[in-house]
Amino acid sequence: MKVTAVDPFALALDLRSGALQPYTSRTQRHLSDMRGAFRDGAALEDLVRGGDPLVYEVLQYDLPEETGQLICCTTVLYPGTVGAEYYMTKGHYHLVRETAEIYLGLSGQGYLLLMTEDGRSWAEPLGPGTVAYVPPAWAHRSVNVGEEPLVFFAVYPGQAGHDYGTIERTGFAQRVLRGPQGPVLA
Ligand code: PAN
Ligand code: ZN
Repeated sequence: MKVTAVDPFALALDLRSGALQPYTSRTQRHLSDMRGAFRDGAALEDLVRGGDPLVYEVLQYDLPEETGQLICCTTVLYPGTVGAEYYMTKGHYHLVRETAEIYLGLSGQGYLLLMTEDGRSWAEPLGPGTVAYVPPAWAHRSVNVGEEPLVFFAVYPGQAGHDYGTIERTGFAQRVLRGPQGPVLA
């Protein structure tokens, strides 16, 4: 197998804020990047007009996107709702379905929602110290149900790739809504 030579390295991860030093890319998703994801499209447009808040950001140390490498990143998902629906990530399948991922929760409280193309769905609570396994072929999306940022660290195979289009077409099997007694899975 041919794999790009990379020197060993170590990064500094702040276990509370998720700050990764150094990082080489920072992806920010505002509500206007997430049209179609939330149930209440009118509430989303109101929030976009009101300043288009930042929903989440991903700090990553980029490596060659090839078999043999492992890529790590941290996600900071801010607290908030669109209508009754908690802020969440876009969610994706890996382009190469035969690739898994590990999430390590650092701070905040939320859920990791998962589903397969043949109709299974799953919800795992995600909080400080949670190590969640995303098996091959499971789409995954995280949801912040708390009052502070939901922060987690993730590691995935270099060749995985991200397929957002399928989720944009099908949506996710479950939604997490704010209910009178706290979060409700719908
Ligand atoms: C995560 C996600 C990150 C942002 O690093 O990419 O939480 O979510 P979206 O990619 O769905 O916008 C991961 O699962 N990487 O594979
Ligand atoms: Zn992933």
